[in-house]
Amino acid sequence: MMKKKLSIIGMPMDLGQMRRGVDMGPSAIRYAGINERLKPFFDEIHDLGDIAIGRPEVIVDQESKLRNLDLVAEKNALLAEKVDEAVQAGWFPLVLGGDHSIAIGTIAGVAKHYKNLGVIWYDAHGDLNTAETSPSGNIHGMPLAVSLGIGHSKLTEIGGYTPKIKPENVVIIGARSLDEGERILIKEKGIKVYTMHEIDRMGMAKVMEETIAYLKERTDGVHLSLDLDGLDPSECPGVGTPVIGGISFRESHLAMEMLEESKIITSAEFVEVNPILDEKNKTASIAVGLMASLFGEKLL
Ligand code: 4U7
Ligand code: MN
Ligand code: MN
Ligand code: MN
Repeated sequence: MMKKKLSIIGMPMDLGQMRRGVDMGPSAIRYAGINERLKPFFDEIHDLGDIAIGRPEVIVDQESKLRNLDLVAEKNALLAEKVDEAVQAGWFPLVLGGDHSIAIGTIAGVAKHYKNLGVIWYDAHGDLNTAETSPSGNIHGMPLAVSLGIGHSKLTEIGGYTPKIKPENVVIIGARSLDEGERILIKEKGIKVYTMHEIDRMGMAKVMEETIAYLKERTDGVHLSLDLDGLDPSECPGVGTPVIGGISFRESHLAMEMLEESKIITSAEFVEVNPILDEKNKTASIAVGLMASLFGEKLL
């Protein structure tokens, strides 16, 4: 039996958006007891600590209007290397955010190890903006587009190859705030999306059954990119871009439990935890609970 090994990488990035505090996400998640909680499910856990981000002044790229473009690119390249090394050495990479721009680095590090990497994008948002369609200039609203090879070349070329993933290997779950350009891209590329409407209508069990069957058929590994704002802000208040009407705590555990049973997940990241906006570290604690379900924690 191969040893089950978990590599934890902290990415205290807050340059992909405008609200400070999300850089403390990895600390908050560690404080919520990630090691203790995940220990039963692995033979070995290595916490590699945080990638150094620093606290620079905000610089808006004059030509593209992207906020902190150069630094977001540079730091994601470092993350990609770390993630790449972990996968290479047989460790399951678990990345702690940080704003969602870090998915650019995580996916750049993972995708080269697969012919057809699947991605589950669990989020209130599509994160499919480009410099042209973005209402904000914030790169945390762009990582899924970037991973598909759409966006500024300083971002799409990270890791030395593009695209990282194919549109037909992506499933978005929980969407309820999509910008016009994102809707167009979803239709153009035929990306599979379960919005809140489908979750309400079909129930989470059916959504996950379909998602798992769909990805099993076409992918050789699946990355879970979980933005805590996918959950409802009444349960997860510690996020920078909350949207009312989200996925419940219990539905999210069901989703993680079904992913665990399916054994399809080969890498994961939990992002957008902002302890400054949180209530008693609730959102970080929920993140850790969801990780536990994803790796095998059972109610009985
Ligand atoms: B997150 C937004 F306009 N779409 O691009 C944008 F609504 O990683 C929000 O999902 C992006 O939290 C949210 O700025 C990014 C906005
Ligand atoms: Mn997101
Ligand atoms: Mn989001
Ligand atoms: Mn957000």
